[in-house]
Amino acid sequence: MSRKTRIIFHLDMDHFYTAIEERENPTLRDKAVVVGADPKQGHGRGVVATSNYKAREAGVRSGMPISRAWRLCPEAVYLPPNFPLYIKSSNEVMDIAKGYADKFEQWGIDEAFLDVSERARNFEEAEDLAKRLKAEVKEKQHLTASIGIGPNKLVAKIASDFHKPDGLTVVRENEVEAFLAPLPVRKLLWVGRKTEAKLKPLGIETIGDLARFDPAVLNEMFGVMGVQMHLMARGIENSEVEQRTGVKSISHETTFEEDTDDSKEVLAALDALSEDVAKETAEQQLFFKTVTVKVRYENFETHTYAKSLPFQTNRTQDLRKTARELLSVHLEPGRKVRLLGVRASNFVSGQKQKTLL
Ligand code: DCP
Ligand code: CA
Ligand code: CA
Repeated sequence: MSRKTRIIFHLDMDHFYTAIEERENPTLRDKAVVVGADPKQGHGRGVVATSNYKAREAGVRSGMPISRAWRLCPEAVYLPPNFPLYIKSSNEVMDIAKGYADKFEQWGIDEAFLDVSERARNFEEAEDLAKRLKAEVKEKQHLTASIGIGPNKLVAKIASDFHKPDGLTVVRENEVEAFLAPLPVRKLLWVGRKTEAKLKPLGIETIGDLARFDPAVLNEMFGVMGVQMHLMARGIENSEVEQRTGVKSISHETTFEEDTDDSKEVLAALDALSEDVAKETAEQQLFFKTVTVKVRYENFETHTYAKSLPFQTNRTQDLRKTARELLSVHLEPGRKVRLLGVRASNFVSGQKQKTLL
């Protein structure tokens, strides 16, 4: 039985944070722009989140110390990250993209895989579909995206990075090996700098070199990873496009300097924990349904209490209120508390909040 060729998109937004900042403030458009830590005239700590293409021309890169970026490009406009705005734009882009997919999988704040095998009969139709998706994102969000189209997620992901910004790269099944062969091995997912350094002495620099290499030797050197790498080098990858959240729960705990039965102090600590957890879930674009509170008393006796909400949310006030409710019902008065914890779980990623109104 012959299996129908899958058609997968990988969509990746161009210089995402800075593109959003430029959209909000058009005077930035002809300037080099860096989003990240405060450079403090070159003495700042912390790193670059991203930069626009003009700043990249000066050598600025994501993850680089902000002090180094400052030395390379002192004339750039340096902005602190505005996460709520980026998450809002991300959700809006993802909502548009979902409308083009039979199956959808968000893969980070600015990228997603779309399985379009049902709605596109061939790669020509898929290319048209991708053009329409890019146009809708541009029209509604004033942002450009690059899309790679391939017979699996691996090829689609490498293809979206092939031509940037505003790119569209199509790699049909019979073109996969020729497309991959000249690219450096580092382009394969999970091949980091360390692996790259170990491959070089074997004469493996491109994906094509790796594809031609004896898999038995790779197996000996790298174990299962080696076999996996060899398959990837030949463009073989079969994983499904499906939404997964990965993260199961996010929690924060605090141990009091001194055990306490002061309810004000306990509640203040609980609220602070709720805020930390809510901030982290929002940063990871997750929406939770279940809130758990953990209480450890001075004799180390530990209880957890959980409540599931009838809706998904990422709002701090929902978390804070639920945690307070749980504690007020269950906390045993007069007993000294040693440790408190708050956990959010039962996640759905990248979905819009559903309110009960
Ligand atoms: N990001 C970050 N720190 C990093 C890498 C990325 O905070 N080390 C953030 C900022 C980016 C966003 O994630 O805007 C998306 O990351 P990408 O790697 O997709 O990079 P960009 O979208 O900025 O640029 P490109 O046009 O190369 O995709
Ligand atoms: Ca991007
Ligand atoms: Ca990305």
